[in-house]
Amino acid sequence: MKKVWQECIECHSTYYADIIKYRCDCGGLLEVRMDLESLGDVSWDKFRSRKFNVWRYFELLPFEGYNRVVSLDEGGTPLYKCEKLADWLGARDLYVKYEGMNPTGSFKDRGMCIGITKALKLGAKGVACASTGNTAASLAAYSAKAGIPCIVMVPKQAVALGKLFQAMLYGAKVVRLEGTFDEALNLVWKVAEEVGAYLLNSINPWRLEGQKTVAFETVDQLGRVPGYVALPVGNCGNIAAAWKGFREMEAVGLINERPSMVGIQSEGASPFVDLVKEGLATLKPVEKPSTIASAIRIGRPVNWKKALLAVKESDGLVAKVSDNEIIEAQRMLASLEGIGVEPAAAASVAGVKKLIESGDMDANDTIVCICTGSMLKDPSPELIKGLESIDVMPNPELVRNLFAYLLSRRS
Ligand code: AN7
Repeated sequence: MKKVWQECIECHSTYYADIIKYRCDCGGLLEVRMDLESLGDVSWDKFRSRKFNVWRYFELLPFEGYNRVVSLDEGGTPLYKCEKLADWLGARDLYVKYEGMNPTGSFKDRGMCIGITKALKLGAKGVACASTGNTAASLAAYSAKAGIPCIVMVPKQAVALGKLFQAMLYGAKVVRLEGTFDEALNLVWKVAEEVGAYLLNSINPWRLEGQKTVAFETVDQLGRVPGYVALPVGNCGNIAAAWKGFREMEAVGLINERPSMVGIQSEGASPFVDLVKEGLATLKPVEKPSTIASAIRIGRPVNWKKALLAVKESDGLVAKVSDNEIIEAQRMLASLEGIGVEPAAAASVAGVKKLIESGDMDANDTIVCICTGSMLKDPSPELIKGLESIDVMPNPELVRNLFAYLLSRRS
């Protein structure tokens, strides 16, 4: 039997695994912990004999039996070596872990399979989340698969169309709030507890148990530990989850090195980067976060203490990037490598470029950018602006001349 419990990251109080709790009595964030001795045999050989998805690493996931899990075959995403992108940003050995290849097009699916499995196990009558879009889309899909009611709340006017469409099509009850994501999370959290819906934002520590598998896969695919792992940061859950994955691999002897975790935010929504850079004692929320990367338009990240530990313990780095830098990175990633990501996901690449230019990041080390979501999520006019297409009449001569001209052009 695996020994699994929940533990406060601050006062280390412990709680049973099957108690619904989103914070410790002291107010601290909770983490899922496992007695590593109780996990059974763990080895790369054993893992690699299984299908490449989240569940390949079953021993390191906090469940006992595999037969009752809710899954859409999440994880198992590509790790691309990007030589042209590396030249562009001045790196020597650069990889992109493309999380847009998950079932709903973002990394959230890694966490939702675990979160929904947990919800069923706890007998929840429904699930809920606040979301900048991807969490909503993912929760909606996994709720559909599990046959459990789902309510998602999104900030009105601030969610990419693709994500909103996903949530509605998968059959979630979509509630649009006249307010920010941070206000939505506050409200949903409070109300969900009152009405008995299970909250599946990243404050829920079970979700991060699924998200930590991005670390396992990265090492599995690369065959070694990279020097840096760069991620976009919003609510601060994913960087903490990935770091937990590396720590656990080290603890069970699967690796004996650690990467530096690199957290990237947008200039208009950078409370976490400012916290680290300015060495503040506590997070200073951004009341009106603004950035083209709507996924990470978050001013009051709930998991900042976990993310801070990740950056500190890993000797990590942070950077903030402008909307223009994000758009530029998105376009370079797509046009040089054929990898289409949404703006938030491109932030990791833009941030790495910046950190190499400033000399803070060692350009000779191996760098992995986690690109968290697909470009298809967000076809906003402001992202299409400046990209070219040509209209033509159905005249063969005209089309021939046009094609000949286009082939003669270098770019
Ligand atoms: C593409 O969907 O918060 O730092 O509600 O969609 O763990 O929050 C999305 C976050 C990065 C940031 N990249 O991760 C939501 C939501 C993409 C994202 C993040 C998000 P966290």
